[in-house]
Amino acid sequence: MVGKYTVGLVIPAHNEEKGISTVLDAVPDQVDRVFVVANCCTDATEQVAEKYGAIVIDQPVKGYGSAYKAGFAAVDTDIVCTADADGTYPVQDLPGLIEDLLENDLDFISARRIPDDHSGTLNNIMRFSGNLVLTAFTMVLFWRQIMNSQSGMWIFHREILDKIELTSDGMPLSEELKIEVWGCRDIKCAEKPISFSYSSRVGKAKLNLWRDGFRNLVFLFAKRLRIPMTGA
Ligand SMILES: Nc1nc2c(ncn2[C@@H]2O[C@H](COP(=O)(O)OP(=O)(O)O)[C@@H](O)[C@H]2O)c(=O)[nH]1
Ligand SMILES: [Mg+2]
Repeated sequence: MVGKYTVGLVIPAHNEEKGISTVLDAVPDQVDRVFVVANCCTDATEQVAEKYGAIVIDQPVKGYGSAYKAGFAAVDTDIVCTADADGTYPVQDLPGLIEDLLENDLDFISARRIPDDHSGTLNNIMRFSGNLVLTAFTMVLFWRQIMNSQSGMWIFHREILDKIELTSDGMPLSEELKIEVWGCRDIKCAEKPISFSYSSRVGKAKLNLWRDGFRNLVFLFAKRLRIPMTGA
């Protein structure tokens, strides 16, 4: 609880038995309920989440977007927070971000992942560049002033979900959500930097940089032209 508001944390997880405990160990006391959306897991993700007392949601349709849609349908708290199941987002920062949401009368915060750890490995440099390209296209095609369209850590009032439409079953859901909320007059949005440096992932990445980068880009054009597309 923060003030009079209940707080829920939704985490999509596909084979994250190692990462999920890193995240669940760090969940702050202000979070009342944790919802882990496990789909098509062939490892012990669900058992680990249950051991921590999380509510496990089984989503048979694979994909980051379909996991979030199931999580958003199930979450029943006033404030909703999200994070990956791989330990890359600082869930310890959630109380500060929720305070910020309430104090500034905001409806939606996207935690900005930049400055990212784009030093060092080629993978990180490519990730950083991919982010920039997708964010630039989001700005040009939709005229949204977003600095990091790919961030997966959000803090918002649950009621905004009734005002937007999410269609993607795959990774593009992240940019789609931002296009929707930034495009809605009734939703007051902001991006806030996260204080810790973006830590490296626990477990195997589900995102394939070239494949998902390209799909995310195609999704932006399809959404601009309002072509239905749900592929994971
Ligand atoms: N439930 C579910 N989660 C997924 C799926 N694909 C990815 N995820 C989760 O979504 C989050 C983001 O995936 P990740 O590989 O970390 O992508 P990145 O952070 O953009 O590199 C992780 O918590 C994954 O476990 C999926 O098909 N289903
Ligand atoms: Mg991740």
